[in-house]
Amino acid sequence: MKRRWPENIRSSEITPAETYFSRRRILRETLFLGAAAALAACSPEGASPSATPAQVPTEPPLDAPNTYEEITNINNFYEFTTSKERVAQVARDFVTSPWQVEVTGLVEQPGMYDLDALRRFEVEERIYRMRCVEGWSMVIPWNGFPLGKLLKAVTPLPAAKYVQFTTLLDPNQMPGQKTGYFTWPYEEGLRLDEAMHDLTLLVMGVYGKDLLPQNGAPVRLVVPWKYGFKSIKSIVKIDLTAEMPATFWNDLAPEEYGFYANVNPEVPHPRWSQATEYKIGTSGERFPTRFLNGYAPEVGELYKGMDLTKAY
Ligand SMILES: Nc1nc2c(c(=O)[nH]1)N[C@H]1C(S)=C(S)[C@@H](COP(=O)(O)O)O[C@H]1N2
Ligand SMILES: [Mo]
Repeated sequence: MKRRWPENIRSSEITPAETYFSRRRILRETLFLGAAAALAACSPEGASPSATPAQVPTEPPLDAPNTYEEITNINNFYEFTTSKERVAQVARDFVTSPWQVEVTGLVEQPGMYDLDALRRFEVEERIYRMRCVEGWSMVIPWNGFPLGKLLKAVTPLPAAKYVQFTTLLDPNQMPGQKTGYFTWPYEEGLRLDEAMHDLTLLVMGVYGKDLLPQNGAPVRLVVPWKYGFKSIKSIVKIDLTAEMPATFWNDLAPEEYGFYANVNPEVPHPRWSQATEYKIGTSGERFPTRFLNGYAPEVGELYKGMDLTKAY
């Protein structure tokens, strides 16, 4: 699919799909992200991958958990609205019970899992960084369990190589799905070994509370070393496949969003650098983005021998 945004939009206006919508909306959201977005737009280094170390404060604030307030009020969930600050409001009455997740495809024991069935897996708290492809980040204490436990329970067949995830399709509840621009439902995918990795979670809560609709209630994926868009929300289907599955953002703009979407400061988005990020809740400075979002010791192994500039 061809690029559809006007060439004259500056790379510093970093919210990808909003560029399809009104210019006013872009400005409003840029402002909402605060000083960082504005700084990025103005600083000469903002769009280049080579921000000098002197400008870039290191570590501590990067790892402090964001507040519940921040996590539940700044969201990307295009099924409801493309406005980060409005998702919570628009999604408020989203009905998440009863809910079933179908686990199907190349498995020995396909099945339907309701929330009680999912809660039977041992739920842990994991505090993970989340890095949005747009250039902002948060640190979030999730409650969930490794997806691999569910996958083991259904026994993947030898032919299974990938896992596809699908969000609920319900335009009556999700007004964003009435906009024809996107291909609904939202879909995502992982290689089976990525899906089986212990860091990959199915998540049902934040800060010990059940997920709210804006965060992907009642159950979502969290893959902390990949850009946030891989962490698909409000999942109704998990399908094990032999072929690499289609994914929402890759369908829309394949030259900008690959299947892997591993966080990588050295692989710029075609329209902006990924070398630094603005952490929500800090005063606007940009921090260096880390390879695999800081999880290289755990997951680097998965990409041995791959050219991550091509498998982006
Ligand atoms: N179904 C669905 N899942 C989604 C999205 C979406 O629009 N729809 N947005 C993604 C993006 S771009 C990000 S950054 C994260 C944001 O998660 P959060 O709002 O819980 O922080 O959700 C991801 N999962
Ligand atoms: Mo994102």
